[in-house]
Amino acid sequence: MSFTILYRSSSPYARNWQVELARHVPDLDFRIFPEIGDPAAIDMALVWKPPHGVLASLPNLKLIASLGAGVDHILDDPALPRQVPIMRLVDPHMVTAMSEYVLAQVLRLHRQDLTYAAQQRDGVWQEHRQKNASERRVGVLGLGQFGADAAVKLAALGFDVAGWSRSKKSIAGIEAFHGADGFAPFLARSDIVICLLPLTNATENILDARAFALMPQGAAVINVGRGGHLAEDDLLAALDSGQIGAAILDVFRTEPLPAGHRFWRHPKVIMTPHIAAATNPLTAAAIVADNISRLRAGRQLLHLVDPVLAY
Ligand code: NDP
Ligand code: OXD
Repeated sequence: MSFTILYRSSSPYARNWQVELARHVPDLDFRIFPEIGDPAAIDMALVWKPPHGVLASLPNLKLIASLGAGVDHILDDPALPRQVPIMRLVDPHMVTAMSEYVLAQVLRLHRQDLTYAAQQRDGVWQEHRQKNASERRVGVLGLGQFGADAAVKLAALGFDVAGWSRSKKSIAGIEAFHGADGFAPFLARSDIVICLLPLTNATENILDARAFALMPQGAAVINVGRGGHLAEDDLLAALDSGQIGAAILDVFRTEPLPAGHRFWRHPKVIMTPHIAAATNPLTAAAIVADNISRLRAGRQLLHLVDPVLAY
């Protein structure tokens, strides 16, 4: 009996996934949405932003695998078959990639790149005082697989690093805050705030006017979580008033960001097109395949999403 996967993503890597998975699952029947064939034959869905209702139309679905670390793009389906387990990607190579991105952007802010780039454009030769890394307070929202690694690597560069999570954490060299009570003091001590939270009801719009007002004046924001974490109009107002000095944004409410959106040309905004930690089938397929063999052997699945916490 073959093992049948329905793949759905708008990225161009379907064939890479098929090839990489076939290395681990020799009897693979790989179907690419919308070519579903017999819906009853589908054992597993491997998806990014599946159209609402598609997963519910697969009567023998045993596992839903996210093509990313986040699962908000699956959980937002009102027709989601809630009894089917959902796994997310926990891939050390993605963690490394995310930390590369975060470190690169924090260093850019720390070394005042925006200021010097503007000066070069305007032909201005002017030195600004450079803080030591230890004088720069960096705060990481979310201390999960990505946040914890980025926090530790930032601390290794000498930054004064804190993190905020739902449950209490203890990570050497990181000042740990948690829960609702820890939020305001965490923000108040952070010159650069990096969002590495999952998007849930509890974290939606967490980067809003109230949060910006709690940060030191001129603080910077890096959003690599989800566009839904950020109240866009509040950020634009905070950038215009100077309360927030700069924003580096990798994720947006609407992707691709619509032409004409103010972020495109804002002098204090640096944008990237959701590339901070892209999924690479070369390494991720082995992680998915491991769960396929566990599923088939009736063993405990890994990297499952908590249906109550929604991450
Ligand atoms: P994890 O589940 O490993 O970690 C999530 C962290 O957020 C945990 O520390 C958790 O706290 C904390 N958290 C969740 N809810 C709350 C809350 N209400 N209050 C305070 N803390 C909270 O997630 P990952 O690190 O794997 O991924 C994080 C997100 O990164 C993804 O969901 C996705 O949106 C985004 N992402 C972005 C990418 C990009 O390219 N831009 C690539 C991949 C992911 P606790 O530890 O206590 O549970
Ligand atoms: C993810 C992403 O969730 O790329 O993995 O955003």
